Amino acid sequence: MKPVILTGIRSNADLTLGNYLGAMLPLINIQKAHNHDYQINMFIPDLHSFITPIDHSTLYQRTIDNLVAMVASGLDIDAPNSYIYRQSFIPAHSELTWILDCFTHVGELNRMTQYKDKSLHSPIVNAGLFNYPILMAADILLYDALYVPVGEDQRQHLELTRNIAMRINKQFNQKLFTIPASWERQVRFNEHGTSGLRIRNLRHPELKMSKSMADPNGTILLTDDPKQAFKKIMSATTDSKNNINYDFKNQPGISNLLQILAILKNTSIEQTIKEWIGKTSYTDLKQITAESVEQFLKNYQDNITKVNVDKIMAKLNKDEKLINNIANKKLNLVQKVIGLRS
Ligand code: AQP
Repeated sequence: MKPVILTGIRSNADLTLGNYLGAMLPLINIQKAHNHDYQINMFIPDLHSFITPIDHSTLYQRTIDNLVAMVASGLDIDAPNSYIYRQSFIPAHSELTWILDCFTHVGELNRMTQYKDKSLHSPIVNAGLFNYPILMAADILLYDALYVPVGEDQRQHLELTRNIAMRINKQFNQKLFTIPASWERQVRFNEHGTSGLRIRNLRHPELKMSKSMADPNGTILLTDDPKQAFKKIMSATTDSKNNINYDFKNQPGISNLLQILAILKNTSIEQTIKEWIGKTSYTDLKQITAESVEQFLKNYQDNITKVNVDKIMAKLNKDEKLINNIANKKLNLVQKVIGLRS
């Protein structure tokens, strides 16, 4: 068995540049670098997709669209040891969630900032919104995943997953679950330095760029017209200091642009800072960032038209059978350890 790297993207709304830079690109880079030494699970957490209200008539198609987006971005579905699947097609995720529920404290869930943020913006706060970090823990622990490349917003959920796994291992005095790597190790694992990011909203750079945020001007969608996206970057909120600095606390807007530019230009943030620090023209920085975003979207959208959806569906059906076997074996082991099976 190879160690597992796992990530997923909810299919609740159109994907953003934040999803691409924070989750999709890191996985693709990791796949290129570690294809042979690790098993790579790219799944669509469709059950997570309605913790906040969505249009259910689009849910099924969006799960497929997200896989198409991953392939258009560079995920190689022919690579050995790489699997794609939909969460709801693997029932063991839900069953393990119930078990983990009973080993998680309500106080732990109450501390989750994603829950607090999302409940503020959601017209209805359902129990799924409160509970979904445990479903995420099940998504990870079911496969003994070691690395989970996600954006910085998911850091707390990853810590919760580690705590639940350690608690159960300790209570039953065995290594039932692999403990996912610590956040620091996760970030170091991606040599490209694009792990653990938080891409900010262009209009409100104190907030993260989010796909369900009703703010079209602050968010770059992967489906945006590239020229429109160019304009969004040009009108991004900055500050009045007129001095370029990489300082998210005091200059989040400018720092966000530097971060986006560095990744899209495939250079390190250190190199990008060196080039821009101390310069005074925000317009120059916006212009070059806007051009990079426009070009990125043109390429991405061109790639989308070339994706072979039938091939993705065939791979999905094949992988879901195989993944069900792996997941059921693990679930059975957990059931034995906690006394549900002899
Ligand atoms: N702004 C971001 N910067 C870096 N990474 C981000 N991610 C999301 N936004 C940013 C990462 O994308 C992955 C998929 O996230 P998700 O769809 O499962 O849920 P989310 O974190 O709730 O993403 P959104 O875009 O904010 O969705 P909504 O608005 O629908 O809640 C995760 O790895 C996440 O870290």
